[in-house]
Amino acid sequence: DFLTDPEALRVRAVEALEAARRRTTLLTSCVEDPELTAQHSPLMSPLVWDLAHIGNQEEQWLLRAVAGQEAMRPEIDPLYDAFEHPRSERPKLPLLAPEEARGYAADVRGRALDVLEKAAFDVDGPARLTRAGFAFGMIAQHEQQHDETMLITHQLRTGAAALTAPDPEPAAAPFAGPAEVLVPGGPFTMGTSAEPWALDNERPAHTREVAAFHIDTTPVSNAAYMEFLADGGYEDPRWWDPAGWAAVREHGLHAPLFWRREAGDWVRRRFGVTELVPPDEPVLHVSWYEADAYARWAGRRLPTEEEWEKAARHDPVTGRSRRYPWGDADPTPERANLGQRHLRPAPVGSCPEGESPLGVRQLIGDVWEWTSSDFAPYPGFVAYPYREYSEVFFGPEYKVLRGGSFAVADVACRGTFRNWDYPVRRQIFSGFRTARDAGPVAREAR
Ligand code: AVJ
Ligand code: FE
Repeated sequence: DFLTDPEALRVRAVEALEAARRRTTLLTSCVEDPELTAQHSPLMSPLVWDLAHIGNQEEQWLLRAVAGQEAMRPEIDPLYDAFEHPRSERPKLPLLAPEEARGYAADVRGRALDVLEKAAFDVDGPARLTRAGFAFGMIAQHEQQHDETMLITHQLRTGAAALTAPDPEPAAAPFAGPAEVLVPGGPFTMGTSAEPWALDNERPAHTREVAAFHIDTTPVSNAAYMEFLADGGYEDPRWWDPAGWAAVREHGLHAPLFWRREAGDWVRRRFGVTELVPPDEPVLHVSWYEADAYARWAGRRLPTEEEWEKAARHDPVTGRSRRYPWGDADPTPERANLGQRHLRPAPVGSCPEGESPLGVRQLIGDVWEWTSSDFAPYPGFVAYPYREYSEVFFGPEYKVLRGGSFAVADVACRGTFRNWDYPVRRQIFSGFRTARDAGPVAREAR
């Protein structure tokens, strides 16, 4: 069992690092080098920045912090410090050229695997960075997070398709289950103290009282979202948060990002290919404001972060919180659409093997789900290993997203994993599901 066996964790760490590098290599070799240094969107770094930043973080945390090695190229550190230069300005920096960046990342990796072989992976060891191989898990997650970021850059890039992947299984029939489920009120355990590679913001495990609520069985579909469009949703300020309404007016927003109207149909461009918007897929590339407005229009609301996690982890029979909706076992393709195996979410109602005890589907994978909650620390939060991972982002300007998308790897996705972004952002692989109070008791409790 990897939760208690250091050798199993070591194997898991090697596999996680190698899986991340396979993906990084694909994302940075499927286009010509000039496309790696180009700015595809001011919201994103050039791909070659992500590549060297991945290597630089690995050097800092595995080679320097764990193994005490000297900096290989100290002069490049500031170039790849995410806080020194905004993304929009990174193309102008004297970055390592693609071949150099590849060489640097490979060099770091070779040394990191040597360090990994010798590191003490004690489950309860005194050194927090190597305890249960935390630093290695953290770095594998970091690389996979940038692989998702790079996939977003690929989606924003114009020009011919560079990436392909098989589509998920089409739905045999439209999802026929109940539209929503009732999650009973009462306490549940939120966050984790046990998951060895959980990041600082997921810790510690603590009890939360959550009043009974209803939550959608599946993410909101494109078909459902089109009804909001057809009903004039983007022309009616009643549905919108004032800041969201201001964004609609300022940018002339009228549909999710990448959508446009063509001969009476909604079409969208995805990874260089234009297609009809598939009605049965979860809606993708919506901002928090769009999700919030849709929910209000539908007479509902976004779930809070604790409601989302209770729906995803709470086992009403045992009262325990599980690692995933389906239990404690790792994800499989039958349970969740993760890992960029497909370049799109699966139809709503897919993955019955991944459903929660109450029957909620697709909580893990497919689309990141906006919650109503601001990104805030849990009681007892301790920043680790650096304040800039989470702590500096806590506050009302960021909203929490949960559950991961088709672009997230297993290692960076679990029932406790927290993502965050500005509520105006929609280049990310974001969708949502809605919720509502269960009744007068729920309203009193709030
Ligand atoms: C957790 C996705 C918000 O990309 O800003 C990558 C992850 N942190 N490198 C981000 C991250 C440092 C982070 N998000
Ligand atoms: Fe990073």
